[in-house]
Amino acid sequence: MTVDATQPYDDANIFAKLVRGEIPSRRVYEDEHSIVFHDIAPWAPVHLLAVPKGRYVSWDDFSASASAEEIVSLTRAIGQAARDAGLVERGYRLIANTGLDSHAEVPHLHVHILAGRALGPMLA
Ligand code: DGP
Repeated sequence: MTVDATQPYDDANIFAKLVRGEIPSRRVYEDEHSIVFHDIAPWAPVHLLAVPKGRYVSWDDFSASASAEEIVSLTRAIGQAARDAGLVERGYRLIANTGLDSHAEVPHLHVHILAGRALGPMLA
């Protein structure tokens, strides 16, 4: 399924369950508003996902309606997780698929953190 960024938030989505601790994840970072965990189907040698704990379908509603604290939290979570994983020297790529053309599949905002090899100019 490809996520429509205008759809209402679905509390039954997989990352809502993951945030609530109802399904397991390999967490590498957590604070009051955000978590970072390993992707279950990695696209690169290092593939982490940073998500807000709040109920946001995509970057669209997060950027429009999240609090300043939530936005700062997600930004800091990404940076800290990348530093903790030793990614700064070689670098990393951030992707937040949003809406139909992006091929977003999970209707809860997540920022992909990709690293561990030379990624090339585009993924696909
Ligand atoms: P996207 O296409 O941008 O919506 O990416 C969704 C990502 O979520 C994809 O890389 C696989 C990952 N994923 C899906 N289900 C789970 C899960 O249950 N646990 C974890 N850790 N990752 C998941």
